[in-house]
Amino acid sequence: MRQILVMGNWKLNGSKTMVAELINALKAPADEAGNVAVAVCPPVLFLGQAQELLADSTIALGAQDADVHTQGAFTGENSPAMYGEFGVQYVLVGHSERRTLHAESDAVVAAKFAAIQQAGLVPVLCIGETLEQFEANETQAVVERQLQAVIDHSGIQALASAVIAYEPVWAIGTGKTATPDIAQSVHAAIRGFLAKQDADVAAGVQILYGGSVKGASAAGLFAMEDIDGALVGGAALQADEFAAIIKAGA
Ligand code: G2H
Repeated sequence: MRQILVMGNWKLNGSKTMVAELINALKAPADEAGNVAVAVCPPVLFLGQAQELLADSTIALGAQDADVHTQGAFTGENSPAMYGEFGVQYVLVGHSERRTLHAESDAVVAAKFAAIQQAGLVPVLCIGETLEQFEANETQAVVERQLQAVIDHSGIQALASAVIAYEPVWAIGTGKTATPDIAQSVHAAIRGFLAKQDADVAAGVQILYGGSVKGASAAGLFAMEDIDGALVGGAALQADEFAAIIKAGA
């Protein structure tokens, strides 16, 4: 039985005040959620503050990206090993905003995925198709290509210690959530693709859905057999909305 995981991706949002208010407001809903795992991914600058605030909480900490290097002359970057010092457990990798706005290729994403695992952290591999690709019926080919790049680099077993987040780009921040049936069909196809390479890995890996998830849409998504939680952007910035998503998974 796979555990439901609800993860908030705060993107480039927040302030010291907001971090304190949001985290303090989420502690009780997370504790009451019982079987639901909860994580938040604030901007890097707030990881230290978040770690202190979460010391007495079940909420896990995540980061939104990582460099492939551990240290060195790489101005502006942050390494997975550094995240480890701040109690970070999860690191998003290959989010569509990184792939698009920072031109991250499948190869770069695969290298980052490996670096995150080498530091002992759990990569959350984001995959998904654009609207153009969706309309051209290329969804399956796109997500398989994105997954295979990681498998070619790290091996199928690497996915046993990772999380996958399927995020159709056309649903990100647009208010258009894929219907539970559309999302389920892609999640099932992802699991089927992995099963051809390793049945145990396919059965065990958590596959989150992401893209305009709200309190009102979460329960329908979580009811689907192959949807194991959500990666939440906009709604993760509102305590009530994020708490409703957590509750939907309980
Ligand atoms: C997708 C998601 C979080 P939103 O990017 O990763 O954001 O919920 O705002 O669509």
